[in-house]
Amino acid sequence: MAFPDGFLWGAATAAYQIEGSPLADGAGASIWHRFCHTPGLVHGGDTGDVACDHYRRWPEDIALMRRLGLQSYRFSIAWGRVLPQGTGTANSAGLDFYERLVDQLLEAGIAPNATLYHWDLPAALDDRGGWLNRDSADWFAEYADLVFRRLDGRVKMWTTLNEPWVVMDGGYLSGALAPGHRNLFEAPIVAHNLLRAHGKAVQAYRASGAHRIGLVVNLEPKYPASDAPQDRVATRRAHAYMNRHFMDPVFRGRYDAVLVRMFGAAWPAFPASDLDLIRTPIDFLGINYYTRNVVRDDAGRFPLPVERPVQRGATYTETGWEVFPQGLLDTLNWVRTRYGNPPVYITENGAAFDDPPVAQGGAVHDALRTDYLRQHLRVLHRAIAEGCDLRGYYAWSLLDNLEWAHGYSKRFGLVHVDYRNQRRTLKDSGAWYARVIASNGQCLFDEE
Ligand code: GBH
Repeated sequence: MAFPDGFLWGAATAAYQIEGSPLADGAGASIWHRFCHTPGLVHGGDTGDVACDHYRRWPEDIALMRRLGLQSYRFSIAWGRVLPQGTGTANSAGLDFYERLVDQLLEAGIAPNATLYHWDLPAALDDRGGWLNRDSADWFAEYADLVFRRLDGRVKMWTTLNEPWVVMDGGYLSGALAPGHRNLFEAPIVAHNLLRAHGKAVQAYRASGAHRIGLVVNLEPKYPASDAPQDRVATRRAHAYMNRHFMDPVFRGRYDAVLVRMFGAAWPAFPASDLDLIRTPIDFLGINYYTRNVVRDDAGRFPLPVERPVQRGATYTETGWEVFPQGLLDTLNWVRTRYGNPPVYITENGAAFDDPPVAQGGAVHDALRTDYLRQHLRVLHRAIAEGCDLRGYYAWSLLDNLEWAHGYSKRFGLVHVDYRNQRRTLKDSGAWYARVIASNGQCLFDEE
């Protein structure tokens, strides 16, 4: 009942959420630094100024990874540390930080998996239009190339973008995330430029890199609230908007017609050759999976968020997301059948719960999180049996961290962080995950 040999077990983080010291050693500010320092945008006025202080405590964090037995660690590189202005003059001290991290991970026997963009665009580039500027694809490829040249060979698994859908939707449509725009006309332009940036970085990698590069998307399966035709139509629209938006262009070189119709007059014109760039073959797909959506007729009110009727009997996490492991199986089978069974990693999966306080002697009894992880991992075993080419799994997250606009109020970590003193405490879920890794998943099926 164990997982296949070579199945990769890891945990994930992102730069702005854990590092702190965002302006240290010559780094340029990011849009998230600006967003957090604009009053009223982030819960409690929280910022990434200190976060988990990982920028200074990374050796201790690698020790934690060893304790968990992680085989791989997925982290992101802050663009502004490497190129303070986003393009042009490189900041060697920024690259040094990631080089030391990577070398020590390798020393610890942990394979680094580096993401180039997890939402922290250099503010200097935002001043030039950010992702709305067609040049953004070239800026990104320049940055990517610089990082590849310093770290490829030691990093053997690269990701271009983390969740472009969230960058577009949160950053440019709902405005809940940096840079906080709300503009129907901007969203599809941003999506298209993100895809072009991804394609250009993959092409740059083919020219200089020797290992593997992929894209990470957030997928959330959509189910109709009823059999009514209107609910089915709304479900198809929600699916086009979130799930097919980035998958169809990357794997099939075209945009879904339903999506184009939804944006209507806001759909941008672009040269057809863009799609050739976007569909440049990748080596793996990363999927971040948290929940599903049940969709009720939206009466064509796009881009308003779809209605999410509460499911009776279901468990919801602290972020209000339904726990629905079956959706992960459905998602993997959808990717397998629609997109030709690409190699897949689950690059994020996890849950925020209201953890009990740290107990005497240092323990956090977070049974709900263990339950969540166990249910999802069992489903993955099933997906492999059904033929999905699933290569590995990363829990989100190694540490409690800055949950974007929620600030520090939501905790996803396998390790508890006391933000008053930066003390780290392994939660029960972390100790449990260490046993999963040590048994290559076998223990998932020994427990009742
Ligand atoms: C990820 O995004 C991020 O990559 C990571 O940085 C972040 O910390 C982590 O997840 C936890 O949030 O309200 O029911 O309609 C998560 C992507 C997209 C997942 C929107 C939840 C809405 C669910 N999210 N989705 S619902």
